[in-house]
Amino acid sequence: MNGTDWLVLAGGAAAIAWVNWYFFVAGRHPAAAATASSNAGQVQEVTIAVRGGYSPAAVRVRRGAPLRLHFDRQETSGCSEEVVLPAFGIRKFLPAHQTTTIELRPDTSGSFEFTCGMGMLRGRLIVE
Ligand SMILES: [Cu+2]
Repeated sequence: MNGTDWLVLAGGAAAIAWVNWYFFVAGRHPAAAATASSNAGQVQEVTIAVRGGYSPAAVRVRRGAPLRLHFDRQETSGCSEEVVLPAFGIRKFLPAHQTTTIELRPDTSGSFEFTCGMGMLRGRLIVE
């Protein structure tokens, strides 16, 4: 193998490492969780940008108070056209470049995942 071969090999290894990091590590840090804001009526609200992922990817919410999730989808990529919250029995289509609101009431404490229709993009609701 010559120098170029090693370079290509190293580049490939770096790309694989990055893909693994992106899908399995990134976005799984609850420390970065945003907290839903709540108004006088105790309704909690949070806007989640959808663009190659969910931002914020983790949201802290209070148990027992109604919650409105505003999914602001800023892309046309087919991957993110659906959002699924299995624990709440919700599967919703998100039209491109629109904000879609999902209402639910988190009645159980815990950490609940939400994903795209294929389970590739991941986010988390932390109910406490
Ligand atoms: Cu997807």
